[in-house]
Amino acid sequence: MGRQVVFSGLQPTGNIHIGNYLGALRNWVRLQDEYDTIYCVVDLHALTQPQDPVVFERERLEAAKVLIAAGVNPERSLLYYQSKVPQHTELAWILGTLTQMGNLNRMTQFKEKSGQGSANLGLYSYPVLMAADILIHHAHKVPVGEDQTQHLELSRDLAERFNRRYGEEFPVPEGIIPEVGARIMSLQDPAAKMSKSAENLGSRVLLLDDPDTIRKRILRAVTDSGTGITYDWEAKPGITNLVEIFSLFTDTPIGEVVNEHSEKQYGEFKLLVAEAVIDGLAPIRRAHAALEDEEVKRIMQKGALDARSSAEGFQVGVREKVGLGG
Ligand code: AQP
Repeated sequence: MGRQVVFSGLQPTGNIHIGNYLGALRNWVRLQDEYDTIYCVVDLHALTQPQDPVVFERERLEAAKVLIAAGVNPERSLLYYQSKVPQHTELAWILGTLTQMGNLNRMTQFKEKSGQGSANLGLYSYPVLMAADILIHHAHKVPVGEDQTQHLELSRDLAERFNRRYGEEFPVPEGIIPEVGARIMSLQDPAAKMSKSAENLGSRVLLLDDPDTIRKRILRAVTDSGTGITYDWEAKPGITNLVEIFSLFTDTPIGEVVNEHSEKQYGEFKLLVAEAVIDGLAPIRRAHAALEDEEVKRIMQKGALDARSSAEGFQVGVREKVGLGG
């Protein structure tokens, strides 16, 4: 049997932060050793929020560049823009005909985002397009952060529903959600996840932030009352978030981090966290600075060609099954 297929996507909106990195992207890079990996800049998903076309086009290229700088290797992974592979939207339509509105009404991300004033049809059907992204490549595994579990569940349901109605077509995809780092919290509000769209820039560290900015953001992170470095999401979510970040950037198990630093003052520990993040992100910053826009554009064009041909290979079978073959 050939290698299993991994698929995941990232929206090119705003700047990629360490939550995206620790929850998903870092795993994307590692999984390249073991799987056939397919990664997508999901630009159509990003259009569910209003975008300035000029800024958006730049951010899209920038997202691709950051992915490559972070270690997605175009020689080992298929990397492309979602909008360049129309089979995604074709399959999304077919899957949409199998989706109950009740399934979509329950989606917490839709409830949250539509509450912020942009309740368009695209936002509502976002999880169906995400299911198509995954299923179009017959992916087996999907590395994502915890916020995507509900969407992933729908992808699994839709794969099963399609297979039942039309005959076996799709593997039922499984999530790869890290035990630590699946939900990195805001540095300003440890009750909310770190998010690209949060207004307060102090809430996150971006992958390309310079060392001074990183130090400033971490030192100003909201911590809890009391003293001592512990791992306790209930009692000390602020410091616990920093313990997770430190553990991941230094590849040290949580228990060891806590044992070693339990007596430290918050300020002292924050300095260590900041240095660990600075060191961990330095290679990405360097790789990013060395990448030319034109090179990234070429990589993305080649990726789109390959992805179209692979997606079309699968989509032929889907069309035949539903009676759209001839
Ligand atoms: N805080 C987080 N901790 C761990 N993982 C996270 N992810 C997002 N936030 C965290 C994971 O990053 C991947 C790419 O996310 P996305 O670009 O599809 O957008 P998102 O999930 O909507 O992420 P953001 O950054 O929080 O954007 P907004 O502000 O628009 O909601 C996904 O695998 C996601 O799980």
